[in-house]
Amino acid sequence: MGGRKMARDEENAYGSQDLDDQQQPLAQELRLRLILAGRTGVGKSATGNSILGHRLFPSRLAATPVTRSCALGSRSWAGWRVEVTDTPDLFTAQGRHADPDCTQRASCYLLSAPGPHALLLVTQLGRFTAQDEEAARGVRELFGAGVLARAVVVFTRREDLEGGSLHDYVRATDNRALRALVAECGGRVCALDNRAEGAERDAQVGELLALVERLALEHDGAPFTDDVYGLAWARRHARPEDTLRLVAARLAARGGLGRGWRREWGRGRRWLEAARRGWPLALLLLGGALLLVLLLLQRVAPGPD
Ligand SMILES: Nc1nc2c(ncn2[C@@H]2O[C@H](COP(=O)(O)OP(=O)(O)O)[C@@H](O)[C@H]2O)c(=O)[nH]1
Ligand SMILES: [Mg+2]
Repeated sequence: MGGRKMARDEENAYGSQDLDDQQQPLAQELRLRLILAGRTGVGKSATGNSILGHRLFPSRLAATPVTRSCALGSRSWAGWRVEVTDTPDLFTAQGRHADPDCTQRASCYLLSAPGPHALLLVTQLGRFTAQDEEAARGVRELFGAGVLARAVVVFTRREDLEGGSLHDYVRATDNRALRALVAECGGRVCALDNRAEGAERDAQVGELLALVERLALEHDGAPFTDDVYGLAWARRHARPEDTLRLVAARLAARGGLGRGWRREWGRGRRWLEAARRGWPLALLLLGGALLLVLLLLQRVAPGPD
């Protein structure tokens, strides 16, 4: 750690009630902020708990989302104060629908201000679905595409690799969307078995945090940031409730203008693509309908006397 050159930032005013009361931050510790993102049920909260080394975030298999709001936990690791923001589903259409006034998205901003050093895109090994793609799109829409320069794809259920290589798995997968996402994230991948305990868990978390540390140092320790983080950070000494309202309003306004337009454009493009794939069926249906009309016309047309 000796030669580490970092941009130092102040303590986050919104998350300063340290949830890990076992370990108070040491004055000289630098911060490493992480955000967990992904669709519901992939193991975001379980990943957060593995990173923290104890169970802080509620995590279980359930038919309805277990995580309803953003939460922050922290721990010491190799001289860093690692801060992890767990999120409910903020990134799919369903998640956005559950957060109509952007309060949860604003809370994510406040808890991770002045910005994350890494965004962990969590997915299950072997189960990268259309909903995972949607969540990755939602991440780009909320933070902007530039955030992928700070993203790591984290696969849960590492045990399913059965000792095999994650890099080989990612290279060989026939899931093109997953390969494209990994490429967009600069090839940064990591796998965790969140059921592991003790030394095995520590080794896996060590791998992930070392990857995040390298990423942070590549950017000289400066976190990812944007105008909304700028607003949240500028108001860090104001009343958090007021800042939350302001940030939510800024996000709602942004969603309604540029990004909303882009979302609709994206939807239109996907619709056109689906239509292009479905045109043989559409032609068949149209032909059938025309034939039916002709037959009907023949029956109602008066015949020759
Ligand atoms: N076997 C196994 N189960 C996991 C792993 N990670 C998460 N889970 C399980 O997946 C379920 C959903 O996890 P949760 O953390 O609540 O997902 P979230 O909705 O993304 O926060 C829980 O039953 C977890 O125990 C893993 O690495 N291996
Ligand atoms: Mg959760």
